[in-house]
Amino acid sequence: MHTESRLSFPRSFIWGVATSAFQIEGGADAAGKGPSIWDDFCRLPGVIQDGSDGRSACEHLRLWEEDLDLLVHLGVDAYRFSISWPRIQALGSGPFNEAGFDFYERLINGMVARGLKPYLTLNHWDLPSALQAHGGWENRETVQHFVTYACEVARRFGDRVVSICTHNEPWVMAYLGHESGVFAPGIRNRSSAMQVAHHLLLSHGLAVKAMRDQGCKSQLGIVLNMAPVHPATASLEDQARARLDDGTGLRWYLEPLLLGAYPADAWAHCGPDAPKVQAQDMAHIQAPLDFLGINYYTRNVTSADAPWNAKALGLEVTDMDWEVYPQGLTELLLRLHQDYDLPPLLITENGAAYADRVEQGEVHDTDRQSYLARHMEALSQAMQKGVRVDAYFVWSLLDNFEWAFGYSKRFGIVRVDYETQKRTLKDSALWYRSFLQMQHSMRAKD
Ligand code: IFM
Repeated sequence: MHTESRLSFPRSFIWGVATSAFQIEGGADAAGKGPSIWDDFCRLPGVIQDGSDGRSACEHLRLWEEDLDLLVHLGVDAYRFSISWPRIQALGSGPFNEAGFDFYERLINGMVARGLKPYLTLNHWDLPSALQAHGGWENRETVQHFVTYACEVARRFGDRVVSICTHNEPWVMAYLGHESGVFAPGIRNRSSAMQVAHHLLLSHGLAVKAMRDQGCKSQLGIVLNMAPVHPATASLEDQARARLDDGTGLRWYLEPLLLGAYPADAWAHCGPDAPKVQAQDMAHIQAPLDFLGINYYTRNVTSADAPWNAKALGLEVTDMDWEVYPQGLTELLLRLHQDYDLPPLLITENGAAYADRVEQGEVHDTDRQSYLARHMEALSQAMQKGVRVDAYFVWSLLDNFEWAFGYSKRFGIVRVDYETQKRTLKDSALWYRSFLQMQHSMRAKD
């Protein structure tokens, strides 16, 4: 595996790893934290594959210093993490919780003291339950609560965090949370999902404007999950389906942000489920972005008939049964570059779950290492063709709570033994570390 020798990145490129609050923190009701929709969802029978929840997770709330030291040991430039909204504002409105803020104050100061650049995400899915009781993201009032929360975080931390992302993967919250219902809050209603998507985008635009107006110096943006959509066959039906899926899954989120309008083809497909959009909403959503984050894992292949199944076709897949398709990252970036006037891009998540085995205290995850190396090569190819990408974050630093899969899927480059909370660097982490050492030594020669 010598792909790294073919990789070429600018000296200023930012290398990092990513996590999110609910997936690692634990301390579900510590020090004034309120419940989130994921705390509630985990209590529903049968929704989490292994029956687990986020009450302890990786106990990062307790072990955060050890985890920051791991980041230093890895040699990353930056750490992408999220704030748990109900930890700093139990009800999602009303008084802020100083004990919650203290934790993030220590965490961010800990990063700065170690020379790590903090990349903060405001909403990685753990909405305060009290807001869900009033309709959650379907209720337009949640938009204003989010703006208040965002401004308070920016006021306190904007002087130290490099970047603030409003939402991580709005498609997941809208579609998986409100249409298929496999994620919190577990609603199955298409018109709710469309309204939620609109409110997420609107709250993003309003929060960006409000944070900027109060003088926030951090780079402000949003993170979308994206994939090229391919038809399973050359049939006209499959091609039409692929174009529509691209409209509902990718352009539905991207075009309001960049063009100030929903894509006409996908809008026509909404029928009576189309969201209610008020006069200035689209202009607000189009607030200028300092960056656009892209989470890339695999491509999306659609078929008008039976669902396409990479594993059944004998293609290389990860433990999520997601096809390993690095060239999709190059294709996606080139297509975005060609079709849109883009802000600087960041690859805010890329990584893979594998069923790791511990052998004499070590994890030889060559599959994950190969996945990462091939995706970094795919990224480098797009950049050599002119796409501006400023950063790359591995998902994830730690094995963690993988939502409806509980702890059964391991995405970390660092293994977590959930019994003892012992962290062990997998071979992929050691490989990333030596790759980063190479990058840093090239920088030092300048
Ligand atoms: O674990 C998730 C993360 O929270 C959001 N993006 C995809 C990851 C893997 O499923």
